Amino acid sequence: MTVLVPILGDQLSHRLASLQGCDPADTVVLMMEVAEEATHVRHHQAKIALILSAMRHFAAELRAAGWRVDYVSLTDPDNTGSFTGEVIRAAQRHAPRLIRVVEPGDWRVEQAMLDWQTFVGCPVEILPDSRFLCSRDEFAGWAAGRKELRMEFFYREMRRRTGILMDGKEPVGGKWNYDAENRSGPPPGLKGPPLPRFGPDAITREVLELIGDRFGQHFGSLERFNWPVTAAEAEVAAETFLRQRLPTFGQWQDAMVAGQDFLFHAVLSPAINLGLLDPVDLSRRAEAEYHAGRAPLAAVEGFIRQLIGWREYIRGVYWLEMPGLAEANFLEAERPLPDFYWTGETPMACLADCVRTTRDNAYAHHIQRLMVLGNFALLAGIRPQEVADWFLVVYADAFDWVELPNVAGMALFADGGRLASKPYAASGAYIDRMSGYCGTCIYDVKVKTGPRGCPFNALYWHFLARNEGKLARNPRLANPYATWRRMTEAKRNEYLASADAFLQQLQPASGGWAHAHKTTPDREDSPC
Ligand code: FAD
Ligand code: DLZ
Ligand code: SF4
Repeated sequence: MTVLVPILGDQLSHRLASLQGCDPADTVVLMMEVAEEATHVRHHQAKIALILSAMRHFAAELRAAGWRVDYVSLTDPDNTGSFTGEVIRAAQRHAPRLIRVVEPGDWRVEQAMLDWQTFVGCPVEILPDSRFLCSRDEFAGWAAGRKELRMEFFYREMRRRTGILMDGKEPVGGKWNYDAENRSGPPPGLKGPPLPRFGPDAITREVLELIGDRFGQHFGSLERFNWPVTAAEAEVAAETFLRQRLPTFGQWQDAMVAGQDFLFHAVLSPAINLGLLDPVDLSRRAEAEYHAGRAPLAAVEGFIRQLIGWREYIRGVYWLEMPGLAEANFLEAERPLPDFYWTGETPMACLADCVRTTRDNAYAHHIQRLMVLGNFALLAGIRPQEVADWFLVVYADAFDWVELPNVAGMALFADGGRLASKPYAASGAYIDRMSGYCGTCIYDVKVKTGPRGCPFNALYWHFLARNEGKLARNPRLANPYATWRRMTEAKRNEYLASADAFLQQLQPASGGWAHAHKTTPDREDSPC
């Protein structure tokens, strides 16, 4: 009797724990393309294409390596449309003595997985995902008794554990964190080098056609699809980044330039999250660039902090805080998501460009996500669950475990400060400093209120004023609240009236983008 090893679409690593110790002669690997994963929120077309193409390539690699793979395609007429339905069918086909699977990245999927044993009648072994440095239990141990979970202290533990950028017990260079050296605004004409091109092969072309046919109504476009879909392609992307963009990654990490969608960012998060690249290996290779004198310490430390610091920490927070995090709304934000998050039709140049790159590439870089798209949602008081659905839909790298803490915790302060010590709220001045957007905008970033004033300016004070009861005691907000209180009443009222007038004319999204209209089921929806 065989062992059945289901491998999910973001588990495409040859060193996956469930494959270790299995005998290929006695194992069936199960891979499932299921409609529910594409439609529980209606993912960006390019994201679905990336995952399905990467899954098909990975299945071919497994077969070439001697594994027996049972691959259920989306077009299989008997496809039930869900992981659970497909595991039940596969158990009927193979009568396994054991199902061995790696824990999923998504709380929703884990809940389903916990029921598999009842449906299939054989034991189901759920293994920790050893592709992360810090297990869920270890993170819970680290967090126990801490009121606030600060990334910086966690990150130092990961540096010590891996020895990356360590000089004995001390950090290389004498400091743990070089962020202060990493925040330059863009000079005119700043351009990043082009990304490597990954021409679609026959597998990807077939997937692109399938997705266009089946999910063509979803957000986003397939026209600029250029994601690496195999470990070999991801390796080309990684090597190009390490050599061409890492040296200046830190300096321009926070910069935003209209039409320059990638600048000096890694653009590796989809490949990392799918399992095509190993983040610890990448960190060691970045460290080697520093030791070889090809990249400065500030850039290398900044990149490594994202990978073994932020990424691991965010995942720990997700499992610690779920399922409550999905409903968290500390600031009681209830405004619906504006339509322009889907259409890009807004006179605010910064938001229009961030939505455009999101639609074209299923990508926007960190500061676009945090300080433009997230900041606007925070200031305008958009309901966190609608914002989280949007972020989960639109980015090729978005999986619940990484998207939700970044949105609810980092961008929206919906967790009341478990993750961030203060809300990342900023007026137009920040966006102006870090981007070239304001020069092309119909609003004037220097004007504080009224129809010509940059909306971020009045919204910033509106945000602080309406949340005073919840935020005024935060020591990191003492200065802005002191400034607010020093203003004349007339000035304060002018800000509030200006923000109210702006908020009133926001058009809510028409519906159907993140979730199908319930009255008209998608044709890809399955009854299972
Ligand atoms: P770089 O800026 O070059 O960073 C290098 C790598 O570090 C990334 O590839 C990523 O693996 C890791 N990393 C950096 N920051 C974070 C972080 N905060 N959390 C986790 N990993 C990080 N990242 C996702 O992978 N999926 C998401 O769904 C996601 N949603 C986000 C939503 C919001 C509101 C914010 C503020 C951030 C979000 N991030 C998310 C984190 C970050 O923006 C992306 O990882 C990054 O933009 C990916 O692009 P890159 O590969 O060019 O990253
Ligand atoms: C996101 C996604 C999509 C769109 N489709 C599939 C799929 O057909 N089959 C699959 O195994 N995984 C898919 N995924 C990724 C899963 O949603 C992801 O593995 C789970 O949410 C667990 O993190
Ligand atoms: Fe954005 Fe305001 Fe600048 Fe316009 S002026 S681009 S709305 S920050």
